[in-house]
Amino acid sequence: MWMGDTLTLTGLCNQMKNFVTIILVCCPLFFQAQTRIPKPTKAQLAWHEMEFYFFMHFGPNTFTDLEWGHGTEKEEVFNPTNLDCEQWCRIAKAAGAKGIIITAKHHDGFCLWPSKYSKHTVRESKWKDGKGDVLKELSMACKKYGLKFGVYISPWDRNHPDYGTEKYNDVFVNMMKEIFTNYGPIWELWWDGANGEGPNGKKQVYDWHRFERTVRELSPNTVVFSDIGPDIRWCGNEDGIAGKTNWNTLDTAGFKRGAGGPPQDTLNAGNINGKNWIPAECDVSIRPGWFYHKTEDSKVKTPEQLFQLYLKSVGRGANLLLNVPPDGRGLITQYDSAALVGFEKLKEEGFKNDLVKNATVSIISGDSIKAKNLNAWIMNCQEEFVNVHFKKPAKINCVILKESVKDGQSVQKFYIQVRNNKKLESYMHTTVGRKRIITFPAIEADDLMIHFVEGKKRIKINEINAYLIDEKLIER
Ligand code: FUL
Repeated sequence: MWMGDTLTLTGLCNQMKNFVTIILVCCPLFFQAQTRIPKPTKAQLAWHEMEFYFFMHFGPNTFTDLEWGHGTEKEEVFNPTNLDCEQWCRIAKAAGAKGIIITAKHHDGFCLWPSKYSKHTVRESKWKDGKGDVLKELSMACKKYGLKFGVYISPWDRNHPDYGTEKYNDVFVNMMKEIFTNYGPIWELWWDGANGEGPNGKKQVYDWHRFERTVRELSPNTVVFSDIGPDIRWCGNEDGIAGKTNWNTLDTAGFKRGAGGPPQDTLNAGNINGKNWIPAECDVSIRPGWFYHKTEDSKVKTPEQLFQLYLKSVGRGANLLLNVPPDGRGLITQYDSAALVGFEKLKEEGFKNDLVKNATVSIISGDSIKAKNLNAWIMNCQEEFVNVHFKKPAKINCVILKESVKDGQSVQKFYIQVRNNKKLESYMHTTVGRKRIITFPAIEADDLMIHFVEGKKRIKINEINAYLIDEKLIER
């Protein structure tokens, strides 16, 4: 306390105490405010666990051999002779997929359900005398087989007479309402970015805010995909490949869906300090085209190629949306199903024997051992090591790390070091995210060390696994 010009010793001590109290109270608050980072919603968190699911492109194009129908095709071309959505589900299950997203309406405007808001639907076709409803059959089959059900509804419509006018926004909203009400729950909704002219030569000004509001009101748990979310983003390519660095966060301010979207490499890697949690989904087709073409029966990806895609999507913290188009019978062909079953077998065999189970795990911070159990451990933002000591030397070529993303994503740089008494191999990587699969030439290891070099905030690793997978499956 100042007494005139004199400062007493007690006064000085009290002042210092106050100062220290202020620092102690304010600093953590300041630190928290600085480090507040985006987190997934409950629905997004559940979406991350979906990992891998089917995309199904089906519609008039299946019968006309086109990829982009003109919207002028006669409804009668749509006539599957043997449609069996349960066959699709059985194959999805056998492939280890957890859901199916179908093209309820592609750019040609044809509706796979008898929509009241269009005259270009299954109702106008000859299939089942106009009484058929693909969405009904598939949504029921998905329920029966325990698969999530999602819909692709193309905003671009080359058939609808109202396209290019404000009335089309009503049509689009009403179609979503029909689908959500009659075939729900809808787990994921896919809005394609492709956007050209309508049958009247006009371009549509979409009322995206209204579309988003409609979905949130009707079905708050549905996750919405588009180039820029709001919930899930495009990974920037149609090859099914996420960035080696893959942040679940993205800045969307100033960007639009479709042509006005962020650059493709930004979509691929996300933004390290992005303001929104919008994780990447990797879409790719098992065949060259999105729709079925007989000439592509010999071009179905092999189980090994699918495994590579799995490493480059799910193994980089994204989800894999694999397109498996039914043929004109309305069935998945034997070629696709054989490849899918083979793919699942590779996953099962490769990830059967986790060698970390027979190892001692210690977390080393500085010179001291901090914990012997991953669950009990949360890392600082600074350097730390996890050492996995194998009880007897283990041959490994694959390591899987899982970061707990519930409270945001953190890891930004780490090394995998594998060593025995003769050599040490070291591999540098950046992000981990929900799941990171790292492969390398097999080595007989005494120890596997994961050296976390940098994190955006405290890091929480849920799981570390090590495997010996078939050598020809390591990432190429
Ligand atoms: C693209 C579309 O134009 C393709 O036809 C396909 O549906 C693909 C998944 O998205 O933008």
